[in-house]
Amino acid sequence: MSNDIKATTSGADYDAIVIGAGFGGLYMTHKLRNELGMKVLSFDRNNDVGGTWFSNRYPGILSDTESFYYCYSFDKELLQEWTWKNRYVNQTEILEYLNHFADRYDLRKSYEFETDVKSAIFNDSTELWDVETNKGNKITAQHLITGLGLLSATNVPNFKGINTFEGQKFHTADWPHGGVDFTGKRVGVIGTGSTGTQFITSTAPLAGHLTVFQRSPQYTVPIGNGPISEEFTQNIKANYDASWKQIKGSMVAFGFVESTVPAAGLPVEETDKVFEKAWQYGGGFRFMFETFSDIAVDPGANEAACVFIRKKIGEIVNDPKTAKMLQPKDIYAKRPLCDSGYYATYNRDNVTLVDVKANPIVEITPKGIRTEDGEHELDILVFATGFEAVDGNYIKMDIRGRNGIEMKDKWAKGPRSFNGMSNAGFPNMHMILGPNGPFTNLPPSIETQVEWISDFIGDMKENKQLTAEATLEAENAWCKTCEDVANMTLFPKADSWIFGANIPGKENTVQFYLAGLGNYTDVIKAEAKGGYQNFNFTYAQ
Ligand code: FAD
Ligand code: NA7
Repeated sequence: MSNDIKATTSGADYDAIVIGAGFGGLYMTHKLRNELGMKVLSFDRNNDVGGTWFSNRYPGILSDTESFYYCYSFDKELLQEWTWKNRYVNQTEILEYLNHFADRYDLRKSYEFETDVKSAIFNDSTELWDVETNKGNKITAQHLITGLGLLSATNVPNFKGINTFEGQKFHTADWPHGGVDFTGKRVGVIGTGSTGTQFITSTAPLAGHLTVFQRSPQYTVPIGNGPISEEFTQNIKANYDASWKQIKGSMVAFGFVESTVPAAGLPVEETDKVFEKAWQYGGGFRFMFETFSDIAVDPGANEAACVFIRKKIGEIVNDPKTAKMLQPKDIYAKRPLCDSGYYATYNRDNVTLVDVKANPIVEITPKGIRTEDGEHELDILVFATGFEAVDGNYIKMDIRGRNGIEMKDKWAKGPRSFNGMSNAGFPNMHMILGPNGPFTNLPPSIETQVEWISDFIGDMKENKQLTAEATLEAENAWCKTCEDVANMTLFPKADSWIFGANIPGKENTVQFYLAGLGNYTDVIKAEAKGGYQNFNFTYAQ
């Protein structure tokens, strides 16, 4: 481990500890160490960089943000040098990109890998963070920056008999690096979210037989993946400045202009024409936000999209009974999905769909899964059951703020924040993609937050401030804003990880700021420009 600067102004071992080596932690390490010249120590429990893209290696894994916008934008040379092959980028390519990024900025030298940060406790007398790892390191730091990932702590439901299964079993986000051989195997998968649909579509042609245990059917549209031409790439690269400006001022930051035309009131022939065009072009967020302005807010407009997708399912799936099981009846208000032939997969002879709402899973047995109507024998069982999204990795750690207040107690009724990055009672703790941050294509939001945090820490250094702590009033007001915005949309009406509804017993609360990245950036810039009025500061003696 080498750090160029030997002493910190606060007297701590390090100016900053960064947790996480995904998009967020890597960029944060670069900003603080290479730009602010701070003494930084970074950790990840994995044995290398990549975060999400290190851990998720299941067949079919693909980002559904278009390649050229699923990256950092701050390094203009890197944008020009790096070339994507397809419209969407797969796990191997993203990992290659993040490895290149780590090499480019020599980031690995600041990291301790295979190290789990177990606790971070704010010390009221020193006003520093006391951090401890599973390897017994005890370190003090002025700032604690958490890039723990919002889709990183896995959710494996506690099925009766789960440990009795004698075959192989995997969670999609904890996938063996050597891959899994499905040839001739009876494979079962629980979960049909973004991950499940990708896994199912890719694994069906490889497996002997695939049984899908579906709790909720999904609205998903084609992704439209394919190679991109040299000319297309050149055009993207020539227009990057304008594109990133548009992305950072937009709602969902996916690189298209969101529609301002409402669907409500339009005749079905007209809405279907627009939906058909989007279906042909591909992209889940495009289908929800580029077609019309009111799919996510107006029940009538939403139903028009639902009817269109249900009709498509009926046309694609040959067996009417299977088609009916695949057709969702509820609203279209989860994270919009897209796929590479998901519904058509059910036309294969080696794929069986089991509706576990109608026919619940009773237990996992040594030989497979027993549903109410009998046992399904399996060689391999895959959990595509998602994540304890947003706060999962936080509440797994022992994080304590001023006066010993525990994060898991503070967040018992749902995670909170001021501006998605700060928490009252937790001085100098800065969260990347913390609760109530923007709901978008994530690299642009990560970049926005990392840059804000880095500027904030830089300003504190300049002003000789030792700690900064968001006020409770500011936090309450921000959470209220997030609730009010969410209630203007249809999203709270669907049960999904966006509100923590996927975890039994978890309080169903607003976990995102749904007013978009552009509005979010205006708010956080105003906070900085106004001299951080919503923070209390202490000063070095
Ligand atoms: P992560 O990449 O999750 O990194 C967090 C890191 O923190 C992990 O490496 C973890 O090991 C480490 N960590 C956590 N706690 C500790 C601890 N206590 N001690 C040590 N280390 C710790 N987003 C999009 O915008 N578009 C997409 O198309 C998209 N596709 C996705 C597909 C999948 C299958 C998944 C799971 C997520 C997808 N996402 C997508 C979301 C994705 O997580 C983000 O885009 C982005 O990669 C998050 O980066 P991050 O650095 O914030 O977190
Ligand atoms: P998701 O979207 O949370 O999907 C998890 C799936 O697992 C979903 O179909 C769930 O059904 C299902 N599930 C969860 N628990 C159970 C139990 N107990 N029984 C049966 N089925 C269950 O996670 P993903 O990994 O697909 O995607 C998360 C995000 O990561 C995604 O948006 C991308 O950004 C990447 P449910 O729908 O809750 O009824």
